[in-house]
Amino acid sequence: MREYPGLGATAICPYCGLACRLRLTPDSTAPDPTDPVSRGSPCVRGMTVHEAIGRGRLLEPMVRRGKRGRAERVGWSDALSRIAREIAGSDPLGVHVAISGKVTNEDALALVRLALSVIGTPNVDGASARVCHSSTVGVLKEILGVPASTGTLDDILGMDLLLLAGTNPAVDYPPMYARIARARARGASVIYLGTLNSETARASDVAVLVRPGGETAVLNYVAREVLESGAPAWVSSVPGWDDYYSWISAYDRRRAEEALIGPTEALSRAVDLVIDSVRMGVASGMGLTHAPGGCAALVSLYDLALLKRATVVTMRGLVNVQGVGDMGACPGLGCWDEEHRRAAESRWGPLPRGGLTFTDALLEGRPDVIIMTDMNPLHSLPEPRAVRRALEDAFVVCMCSYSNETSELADVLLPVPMMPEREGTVTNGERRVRPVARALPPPGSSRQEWEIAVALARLLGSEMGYSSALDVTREIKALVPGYQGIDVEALAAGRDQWADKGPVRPRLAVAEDPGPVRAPPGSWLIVDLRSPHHFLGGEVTWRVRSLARASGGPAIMMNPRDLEELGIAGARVRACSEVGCVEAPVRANPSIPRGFLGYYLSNRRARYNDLVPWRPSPCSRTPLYKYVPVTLYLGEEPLSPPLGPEEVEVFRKGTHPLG
Ligand SMILES: Nc1nc2c(c(=O)[nH]1)N[C@H]1C(S)=C(S)[C@@H](COP(=O)(O)OP(=O)(O)OC[C@H]3O[C@@H](n4cnc5c(=O)[nH]c(N)nc54)[C@H](O)[C@@H]3O)O[C@H]1N2
Ligand SMILES: Nc1nc2c(c(=O)[nH]1)N[C@H]1C(S)=C(S)[C@@H](COP(=O)(O)OP(=O)(O)OC[C@H]3O[C@@H](n4cnc5c(=O)[nH]c(N)nc54)[C@H](O)[C@@H]3O)O[C@H]1N2
Ligand code: SF4
Ligand SMILES: [Mo]
Repeated sequence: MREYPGLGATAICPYCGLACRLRLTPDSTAPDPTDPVSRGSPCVRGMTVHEAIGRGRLLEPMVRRGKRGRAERVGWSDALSRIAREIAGSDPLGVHVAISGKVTNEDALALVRLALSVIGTPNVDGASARVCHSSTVGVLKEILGVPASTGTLDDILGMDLLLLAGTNPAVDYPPMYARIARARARGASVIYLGTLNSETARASDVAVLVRPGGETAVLNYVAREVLESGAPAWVSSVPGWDDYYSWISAYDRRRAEEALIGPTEALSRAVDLVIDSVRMGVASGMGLTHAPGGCAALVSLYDLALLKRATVVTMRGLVNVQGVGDMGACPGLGCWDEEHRRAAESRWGPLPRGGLTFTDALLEGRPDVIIMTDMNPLHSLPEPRAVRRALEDAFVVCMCSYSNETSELADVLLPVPMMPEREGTVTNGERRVRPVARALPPPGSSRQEWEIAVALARLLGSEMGYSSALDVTREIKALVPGYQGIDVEALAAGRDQWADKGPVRPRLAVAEDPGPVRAPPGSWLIVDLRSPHHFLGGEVTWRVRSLARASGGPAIMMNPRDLEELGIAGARVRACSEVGCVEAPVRANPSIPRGFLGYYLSNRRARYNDLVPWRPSPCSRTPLYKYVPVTLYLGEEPLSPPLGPEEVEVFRKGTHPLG
């Protein structure tokens, strides 16, 4: 029987959803010039993985006696028996299994099966997708028929226009951005739609800068203009056409202009470019999924993509968040169609329906048992105090590679490898299924989640029948929607495969549009930013000295003109929302519009999420993290934005003092 290639093979980067290949040793990281994803140019985070991966790892299972007790080292069999006893003594509906985007497809499928078929709980969720792109995936499935991008990174090179909505690939996905820059050099145009004058906005041909939640007004107006310029005959036969047409008819130029904080000429240029484009691409990001508009902007964007027959190249956040979702990590397997559910039931027995999302479980439910893979919800979810209460009340199992503030509340910690120490497959944002081979040995006695799932199932009286990662890959091919075409032998031989891509059975959708938000008088709207040096909360990247040095200390960021007019450069300020405060020196940042503030997600001591109230997106229960109204204080004195909320400063490309 074939196995995945052994030690010394190229690694998959543990960070973002491009899943670049790297040449990794314990002392060095080098690009893989043969990698079709990075094209030999991974980003700075990927290139420093070796510095992070060896430091401070969890090596052996630990069990804590009482929530406040010290975690003590135990053997695997004691740790697993402790978990099995707790599960066996609990109501299955009180158990929640949360799977982050840092595990392989094989780990995810085995955990989905453990939850649904062995424990019998519908409460299983792709926790990273839930806080990231689950609304995008839902909307893509509804409109284009597949829960994934329809295009590949290399498709960007053939586009004549790329519309980037609420995403900042210049910082977040540098190898994607390199392709965008190449396409531009060949004559393609780039339209940016978003609130921040980000690195990507500043490097685009047209930056349509909108108030948060104003994207739907802009996108539906653009769609209306496209149709008025001469709609192809086929559009009126697309299912959903009548409702869609009456929805967008309500969006005129005035409504679109009211949503802008940037120059109105940008809107006219964007309309012309979209009308003229014949090979258009679209991509979206957290600027849509985390913004107050919720799902409406996603629906408008992907409806427009359908009308223009545009290629979707939206990348996914964490390394395997696409794959984990594909494996059925959603409550009650609700993200699979009936045909695939029946196939799973024929192998695994009846599977429960319903169930809670990860965010609802931690912020509104009271689970008795929480089983989770590597993540740090105390940093990454809103209202950390509420999350702490849920973690304190439950029996918590963390399968983790480092201990962090969340695992301090775990009753059992199980050491797991990081991506370069795993084997199996991941699916990147292109839906490219990539073999994962062990470039480095798993540290200590760490085990992958599929092995943990098999062992726990056995203790609970079920045999999964998997004795290698490849066995699970075979089950993936047999069961998972869109994976029937993968060649398992080719994967084992180190060759990428593709899961199915759409579109299939497209239909136009409509959504409720809450409209743009404005700050209450005297308040600011604060937004989180991703650091070019750090990945998410930065647990891993803060361990890399060069990245830590380059990123500097925490700061509350402000538009340079606001900073100048308030005369507070370098002062220490405090921003307080309805749920909490953060305090840091104020710093100028040209990405931030006037009247807004910015704060890095990777700041550790005072977390952005301390400010964020739990307000879920109606279509996905994703937290709406961005644009929290805050009062800004210098000492005890509140500082109002120099401009009122109705006179938000208009950015003009090239006229900005720093832009
Ligand atoms: N360096 C780095 N790279 C990363 C990560 C990281 O932490 N650091 N994280 C990875 C993960 S998990 C993810 S999910 C991706 C996320 O990557 P993206 O999807 O690109 O998301 P963000 O960078 O959070 O925000 C995107 C941009 O949206 C715009 N924006 C902000 N608010 C709004 C709004 O209200 N409306 C609109 N239309 N636009 C808005 C801003 O320009 C912002 O820069 O990045 C991945 N890559
Ligand atoms: N305010 C606000 N909150 C957000 C977001 C936001 O934009 N704004 N983004 C949301 C999004 S898109 C996401 S995906 C979530 C992420 O939420 P999380 O998954 O909770 O965030 P991380 O910081 O990646 O989690 C860190 C944990 O993973 C461990 N880890 C172990 N192995 C690896 C590895 O191989 N790679 C990485 N990267 N970590 C590893 C780290 O040590 C640490 O314990 O956060 C969400 N939270
Ligand atoms: S973080 Fe993303 S872009 Fe950077 S090397 Fe890793 S996979 Fe590639
Ligand atoms: Mo993400």
